[in-house]
Amino acid sequence: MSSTFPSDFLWGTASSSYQIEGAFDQDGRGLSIWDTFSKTAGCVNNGDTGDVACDHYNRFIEDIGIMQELGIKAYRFSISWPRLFPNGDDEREERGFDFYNHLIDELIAAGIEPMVTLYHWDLPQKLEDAGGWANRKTIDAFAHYAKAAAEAFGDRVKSWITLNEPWCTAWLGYANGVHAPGKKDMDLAIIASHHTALAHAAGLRAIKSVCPDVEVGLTVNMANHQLEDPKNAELIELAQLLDSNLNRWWIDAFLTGKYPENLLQNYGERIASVILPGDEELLKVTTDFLGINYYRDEFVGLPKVTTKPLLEDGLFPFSHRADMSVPSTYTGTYTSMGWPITPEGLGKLLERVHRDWPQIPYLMVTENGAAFDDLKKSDEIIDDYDRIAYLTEHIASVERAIAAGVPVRGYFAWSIMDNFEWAEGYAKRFGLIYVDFETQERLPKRSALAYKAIIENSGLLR
Ligand code: GBH
Repeated sequence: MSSTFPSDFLWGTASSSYQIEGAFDQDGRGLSIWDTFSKTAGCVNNGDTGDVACDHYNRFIEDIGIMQELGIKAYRFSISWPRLFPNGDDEREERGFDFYNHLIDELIAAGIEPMVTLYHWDLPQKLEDAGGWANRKTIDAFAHYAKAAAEAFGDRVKSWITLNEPWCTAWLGYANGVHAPGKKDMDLAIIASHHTALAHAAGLRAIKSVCPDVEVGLTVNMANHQLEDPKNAELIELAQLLDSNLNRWWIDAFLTGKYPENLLQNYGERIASVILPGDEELLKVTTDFLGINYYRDEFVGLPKVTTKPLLEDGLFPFSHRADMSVPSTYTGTYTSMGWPITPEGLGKLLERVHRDWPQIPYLMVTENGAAFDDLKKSDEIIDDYDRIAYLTEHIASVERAIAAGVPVRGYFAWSIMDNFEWAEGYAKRFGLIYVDFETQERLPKRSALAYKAIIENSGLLR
């Protein structure tokens, strides 16, 4: 049966450095904000840290072997900035460069295309000490790091992502403090939103100055906002603000050099004072592709609990507002994160992105996946049929978008293996491969075999 997916479609899996590498003090690695945050009491579930994680730093050969067996075509991983530059300045740690050189060479030898993310949240602690993403100097440090990475790896890595989910960096890191560095200051989040947008552009230029022929993109976390009452004017306005905050901010920035008007007005002086003359030109950059991470849609409900004006506490989206959780009319199932499962949303979102921003040459689903409570009963395979259903339905949704003409070039399952799930620690398992964190034993789940079959078939089996 013929498939909608092109034969060169990139069937991949994804991970990030702090979530899998461990070896937090090995070979001269500097500390990152996640080392500090995870060791601060009360920040991460169960007091878990990434000190050891999946010990991937010492077991990457085994992990690549598993990926090769699964027929994975591309692997998206991130570089730990403080492994290359322990203090976030220009002092290099060659052992860090050696590690990623070795990893990349092994991937290529296994026939797996490496895709690098430069920033997946592990900022060198020294940079945070100086203000982190609220300090404009962090942008220069990032560009310096990006250039060095391109010089070292650009001969073999053809696909680069500057930042992963800058929304999370800004809003979870600086506004609600659920992520490192755990700041709770909306002004800092607004500043970080601007500085991460500038960092994407600066990082892209730095990479291209060294390797003009590689592809460089940004990965954003996006969602559709489903309104409880699509005709309610207040809800429509709120949803438009949420859309600008989550979905449009970074895309509008690199395409036009400008931010969405409704949000500029909402933030007022708080943003006006940090945008400097000339920033519009600095923000604008030709991005080769857009990476989209998709997990679920968001529901925007009518105010129930509060009679406060909707934006009094600032624009803080998602589940922190009691009136924006999942509506009582939702009859679907949930992942173990408590996230509703909304596979149609992925295809709908891909179509929307292509319709609204047709100048973006192509899209990649750089993350999609789900946590479920996988129980290891014996050494036998873990029957994670709920994850197979999740992946299958979302891949079908991507297929519909491609059939509708959306240029989607790849799909990366999150994640290759169970890992350190940020504030949730090791309690939430997103992997295709089960990791026993006591013994570091890897055990493919049934979803890994299902994914292997999908890759072999170049699409869903029907
Ligand atoms: C991705 O982010 C990450 O890139 C990846 O590292 C992670 O392991 C994976 O997803 C699974 O979580 O408003 O505080 O309720 C996830 C995207 C977007 C999920 C914001 C949580 C709501 C946070 N996130 N969302 S909150």
